[in-house]
Amino acid sequence: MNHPPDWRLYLVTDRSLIGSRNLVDVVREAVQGGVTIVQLREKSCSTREFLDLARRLLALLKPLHIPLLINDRVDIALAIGADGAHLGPSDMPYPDARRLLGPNALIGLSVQTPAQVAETQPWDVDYLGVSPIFPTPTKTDTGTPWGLDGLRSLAHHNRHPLVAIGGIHPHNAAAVIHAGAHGIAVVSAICAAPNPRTAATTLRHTIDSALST
Ligand code: TZP
Ligand code: MG
Repeated sequence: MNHPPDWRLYLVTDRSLIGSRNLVDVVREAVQGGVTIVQLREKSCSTREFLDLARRLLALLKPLHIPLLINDRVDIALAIGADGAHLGPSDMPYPDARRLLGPNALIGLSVQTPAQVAETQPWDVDYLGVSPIFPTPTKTDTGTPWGLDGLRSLAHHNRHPLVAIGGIHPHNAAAVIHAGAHGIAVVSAICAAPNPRTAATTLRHTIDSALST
């Protein structure tokens, strides 16, 4: 990574929400609208298909200096030379992932409880994915939502950049930033939008003005 990571508008992909559109096209439009980092999240495809998609996204994003992170799969990240990985509580433990991916990889961890936040504090993780902030139909097997108050108190007991995820849309994005998030991660607000570029532009403006006030 030659550029420092910019967490402001973090797109998490979901092919089940993009209809007949091509994922690479949706991501391209989202980046044109102002997405600053992308996570490829695939829950049911084969390893071959995951690798192929990841390679195609990397070919799009690398020249634009937009980092590509791989959800769950350290092996896929390593195989294609992605910028890093995003890992949850049942994925590979952080110390093992860091050993495999090396000191320059971006590694983010999902945190769903204060105990998980505490566990991450000695580690040099690149960011925490605070999950979920609000209930969301996109992912229903979550823990109790943090809410804005939970996010605010987490921000006081944590030393890592915070990327908030879950139920975030233009109407509540500013409140999430004001509660202490460094960036906003979205799935449906961009993947399910009729125009991913416009959706990203609106979110990015909201985030940028919230960060400056
Ligand atoms: N992890 C926690 S909530 C979530 C993930 C992947 C889904 C967020 O989706 P949306 O559509 O932005 O609420
Ligand atoms: Mg995971």
